[in-house]
Amino acid sequence: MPPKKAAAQEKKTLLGRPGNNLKIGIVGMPNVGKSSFFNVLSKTDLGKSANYPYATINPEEARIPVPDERFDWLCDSYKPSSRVPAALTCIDIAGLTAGASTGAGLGNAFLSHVRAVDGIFQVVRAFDDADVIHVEGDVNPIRDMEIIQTELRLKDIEWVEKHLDNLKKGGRALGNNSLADKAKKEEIATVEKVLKCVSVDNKDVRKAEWTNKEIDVVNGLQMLTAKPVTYLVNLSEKDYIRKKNKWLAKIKAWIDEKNPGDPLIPFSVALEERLANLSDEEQAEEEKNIGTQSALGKITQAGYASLDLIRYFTCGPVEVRAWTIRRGTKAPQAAGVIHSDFENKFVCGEIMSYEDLKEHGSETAVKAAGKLRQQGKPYEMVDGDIAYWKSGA
Ligand SMILES: Nc1nc2c(ncn2[C@@H]2O[C@H](COP(=O)(O)OP(=O)(O)OP(=O)(O)O)[C@@H](O)[C@H]2O)c(=O)[nH]1
Ligand SMILES: [Mg+2]
Repeated sequence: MPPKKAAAQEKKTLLGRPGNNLKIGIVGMPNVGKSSFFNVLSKTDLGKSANYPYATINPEEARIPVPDERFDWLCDSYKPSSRVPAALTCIDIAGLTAGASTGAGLGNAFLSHVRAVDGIFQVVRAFDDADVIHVEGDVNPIRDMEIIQTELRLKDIEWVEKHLDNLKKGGRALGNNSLADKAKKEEIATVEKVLKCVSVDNKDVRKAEWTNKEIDVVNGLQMLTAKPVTYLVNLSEKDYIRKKNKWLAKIKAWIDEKNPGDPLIPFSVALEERLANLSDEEQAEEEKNIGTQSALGKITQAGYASLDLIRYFTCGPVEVRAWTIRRGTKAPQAAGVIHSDFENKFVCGEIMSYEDLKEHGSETAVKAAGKLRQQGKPYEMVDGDIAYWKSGA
């Protein structure tokens, strides 16, 4: 049980678009390995999900299964005919160049693709290869990270300035003392604060403190720098295996200074491509030989978590399935992910935790221990819950 004090605190509204069907975009300079990374990602089946149609949705979009030991354990114990793990939708986006915010390169098209995703996998090139041209002439991940951040921020500044202008124009038409007028003034104040954040304070929107009321306004703005970023550093296979690269410490220091808390995951597209062409057994053997593992699982898990996504399970002999919801989702909305009728005619959920099932060994034992609980509409789902929904006719 959380302490009473914490429970009484106001619940923090999440930054970002509401909903469960969130997407992550692969962003970075040209030729850093984004499409190659996307291709290995969309090929991966992590060996566990033969029945699941997560195949590429279109050439640039794929649903990638997110590995989860709990899901594996549930499949082992229910032995269902169908297994559907949680998935993360990833989108491959074209490379961004300096000046994109003013239309250089693929410029605005690129930025509208970033606007359409909920989170960012930023691929940073730290591998040397004279055959692979770098648009800026040489390999320098710090400069690249600066360029991307600057372009996203410049676009945000332009976007908010325009929005603020419109708001102010619209504001004049309102009467002086109306409630609408007060709300409008508050909105303008928040938008001005957002503008100050990205322009004067030189901070990404996601790194500033916002009240719930402000977050409602910020979410309406769809700011590029409000989206969570996971930095993926593409190393040569050799550097990845020996866990050494001259840039890594500098990249870490840059993130600590500019965007503290953002995850940093080193990986190697070259190695991942090689592993992706092996059978499961061969891959395990090769990972043993080189003394390290593929980073894909870790990357998808980090992306999923960065979007504040959690999962609950439905389990039975026919199917074990993970359902993705946003952290903070209540039982009826969680049931609604399966079918809108489950939400509209929601009666209750019979819910046990994964830990309790694992500890007691069977549903019957969990029930006997009094740990299969009936939960009503106010119940907030916990990551790893196992649910049976009851809905009315
Ligand atoms: N040596 C080496 N080459 C790589 C690696 N990743 C990608 N490449 C090569 O770099 C070139 C560009 O790779 P892509 O994956 O298409 O790069 P991208 O980031 O999608 O590029 P744009 O879509 O143009 O922005 C290709 O020739 C790849 O084979 C890597 O890890 N090591
Ligand atoms: Mg590409």
